[in-house]
Order: sequence, then C-alpha cells, then structure tokens
Amino acid sequence: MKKTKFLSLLLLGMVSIFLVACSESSEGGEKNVAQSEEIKVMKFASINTSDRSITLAMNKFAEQVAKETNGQIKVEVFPDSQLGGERDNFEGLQLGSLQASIISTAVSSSFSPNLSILDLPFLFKDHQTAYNVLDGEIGKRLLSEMKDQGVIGINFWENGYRHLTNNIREVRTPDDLKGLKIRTMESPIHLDVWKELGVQPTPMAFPELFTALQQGTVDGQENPFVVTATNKFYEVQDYLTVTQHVYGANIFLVSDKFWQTLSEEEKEIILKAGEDAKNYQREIEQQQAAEFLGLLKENGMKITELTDSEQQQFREKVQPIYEKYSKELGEELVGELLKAVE
Ligand code: EAX
Repeated sequence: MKKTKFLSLLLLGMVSIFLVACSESSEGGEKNVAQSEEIKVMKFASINTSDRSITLAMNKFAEQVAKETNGQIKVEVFPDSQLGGERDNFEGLQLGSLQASIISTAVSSSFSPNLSILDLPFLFKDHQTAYNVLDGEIGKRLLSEMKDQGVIGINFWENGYRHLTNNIREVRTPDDLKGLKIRTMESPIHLDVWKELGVQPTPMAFPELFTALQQGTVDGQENPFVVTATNKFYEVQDYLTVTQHVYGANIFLVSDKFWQTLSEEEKEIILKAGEDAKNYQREIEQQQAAEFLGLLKENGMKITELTDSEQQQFREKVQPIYEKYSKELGEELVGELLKAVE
C-alpha cells in the first residue's frame, strides 16, 4: 500500500513539473508571436524600373519609415511590375493584399472619375503650375475623394510630360498619325484624346507594352522620356515626337485597410516620409528627364521637336475633350481647374 501511494505521489509530482514546463514554454511562444505581429509589413509596388526616380524615392521612404518607427513598420519595395500592372495594384490596395503603390492619375481615374481632369490635354504649361494645382486645394480634394474607393491618397509624384514614339514614320502633325496603332493607358480620357487625334487607340497595361511594340501588335506608344528610356523602348521604336500632349501625375496610394491598422503616430510618420519622398522624386525626375533624353538620342532615336504651329494643330484637334469633360464632370470643377492653371 505504502509503496503504491509513494509511486502515485511521485507520478503526480512529475506530471505537475511537466505541466509547469509546458505552460512556461507556451507562454514563451506566445511572446514571440506577439512581438512579430507588432512589425507591420508594408508592401509598396510600382511598375517603374529600379533605376527610375520613383523607385529611388520609394527606397528613401522605406529607410525613413524604418528609422522613425524603430523598425516597427517594414516597407518592402517591389519595382518593375513585380506585383502586376497599375490596375492590379489598385485592386490589391482595395482588397488589402497590397499596402501601398504609385499609380497614375490616368488609371486611378477609372476608379475615381473626377481625377480625369488632371489628364486633360495641354493643361499644365509648366511643372510648377502642375505642382501648384496638385499640392493645392484641387489636388487635396481629389485625393480625399479617393477614400470612397478604399484607398488613401497621400500626394502626387511626377510621371511627367508624355511624348509620342513609333516605329513607322516621323510624326509632325496629326495627319502623320493616320493608320498608326497607338497603345494608350487604360483610361477613358486618354482613349478620348487619341480618338480625337484620329488614331485607333489600343488600351493596354504597361507590363505588356514592350512585347506589344516588339511584335508589332502596336506601332507606337506615348510616355515621358524617362519611361521610354528606362524600359528600353528605344530598342523597338525609331521616332520620338516631343508632343508634350499630357502631363501625367502619379499618386502615392495607401490601402485604407492597412491605414486603419496604424496608430496616429505611425500615420504622421508615413505622411512626413511621403512628403519628403515626393519632393525628392520630383527633383530627381527633372534631372533624369534631361539625362535620359540624351540616352534616347545616343541609342539612335530620331527626336522631333515641333514648331508652335505644328503643336497648335494637336491642340486644336483635342479641344472637344474640354467640352465633353465639362459636361461629364461638371462645368464648375473644370472651370475652377482652368482658373487655377492660368
Ligand atoms: O507610370 O502606363 C503608362 O504608360 C504609364 O505612364 C507608365 O506606366 C508610367
């Protein structure tokens, strides 16, 4: 009897030591989980190449956020369409599978239509006028409207003035465009502009563009010098006309789902780092525009500058766009914009 009692006591003792050990190790485990959950990962995607101003500024943003949050927010930068095209990225932000992206106003306007006004042709006479409008009242209002689409518009970065390229012939007037198949962005206003210019436009996501140009699915495209150069379109395009037909802005967007997980302090850090990154990006982009125009020439593209009267022909052709969008989006909005750009 005594022996049995002793054995059962011993057994009981062993079981409790075992239980304590288990509970300690599971507490330790929980601690580790809690710690790693505190680190918020912010995947930040763009379709731009890693050497472009945009990616350089995204990297700068990532460093600043890591420093200011002591590593609690980890920004992972994905350039080069690694996470898809602009529409894919926008939808990722809405779903919360992507936390941040740099997306053109053009593509964003198919989600938030008032943004179209920023892509009106020949709207901004120079960069400073564009910055004034984008950073001012109108820009702020358009960004705040995006919240309805599940995204937080932080600010506007530069894509820049767009210029036509093609591999068929030199283009100096709208007449020279006849019969050319031109890829446009997936955006109603861009399609309208090219229809007015007398072209059958082919909307296409950016990641498909190089192959489409190479295989002759389209004859041409239009983009800022830096985009045409960093994506090596000069390998498959012979002619560039400095049309400057649209100034394109990009929007720094954050997923609202992600935004809601941030503390007030973290939001402040993101806004400040976003502002610094925007200023840095615009400055570097201006330098790169000059530098990469040189690269296009070195690679044998024929660069055509238009005379005032040649450019005037393009301006006249697209005038109906102003009436159409005034009607669609409201004369008040367009009127306010036209006043602001004067
Ligand atoms: O943002 O799709 C386009 O042509 C854009 O200008 C390009 O993706 C750079």
